[in-house]
Amino acid sequence: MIDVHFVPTPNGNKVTIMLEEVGLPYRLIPYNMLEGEHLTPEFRRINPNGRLPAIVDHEPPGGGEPFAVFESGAILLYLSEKAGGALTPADPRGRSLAHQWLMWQMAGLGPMHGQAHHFIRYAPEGQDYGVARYGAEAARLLAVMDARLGEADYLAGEYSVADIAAWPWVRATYAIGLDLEPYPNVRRWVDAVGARPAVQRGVETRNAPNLQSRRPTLTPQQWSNLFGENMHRSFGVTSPPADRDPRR
Ligand SMILES: N[C@@H](CCC(=O)N[C@@H](CS)C(=O)NCC(=O)O)C(=O)O
Repeated sequence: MIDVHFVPTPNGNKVTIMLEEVGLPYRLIPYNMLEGEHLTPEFRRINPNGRLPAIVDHEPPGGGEPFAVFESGAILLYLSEKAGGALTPADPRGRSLAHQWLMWQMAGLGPMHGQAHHFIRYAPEGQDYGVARYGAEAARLLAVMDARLGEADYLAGEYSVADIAAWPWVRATYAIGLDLEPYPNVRRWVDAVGARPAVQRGVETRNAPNLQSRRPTLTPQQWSNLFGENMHRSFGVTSPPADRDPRR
């Protein structure tokens, strides 16, 4: 059995989609980040970085103690290997392409779209530089993806972990006001991936409540748990940059 420490966000949905695709049994352990449920020492022992998702495999390959994995991209690779190489191309070039596009998602599409969500939807009004910078990066990354999907059906040629990593982020672009209209190849791909029964099961009834609102309202306590003082203090950081003007 695999425990999935879970929030219904794009990063969380990567893991549930993958588990549905490969058919490994799992149990969801939901967290309410607004209430700061991820800020505990117990969870830090599972994910030293304190973010979600993370998994604990109670029957790891090779046996032994339960094994924890954090970082959604590393989780996808772990599950692929556990499922006998599922959703990673068998040939070396295809495998490298899957790794390249997975790393691109983890280092580019995810963080840049994440910052676009932060500045456009959560940050106080008037953060024009952040909105412009990350909004433009989010659009640029979609253009990169559109060019790739103009030459191949899927990011690595065949459907793979790279598509599973990218798809939940691309389907959330409406929340940052990005229209997919200028990206016909991405639109074709979003529909093709979204039509897969395992993908539909992976996101079923698990749409993030915070994705349903273009501009969620947070109480000061919720802000502190998610972005501010409570969150930083749980790491022993006493001067949280998000809580003060860094120029003063
Ligand atoms: N690179 C990490 C990102 C994880 C991440 O930032 N998760 C968000 C939810 S999707 C989170 O835990 N946010 C809480 C926080 O930032 O304190 C991954 O892909 O797993």
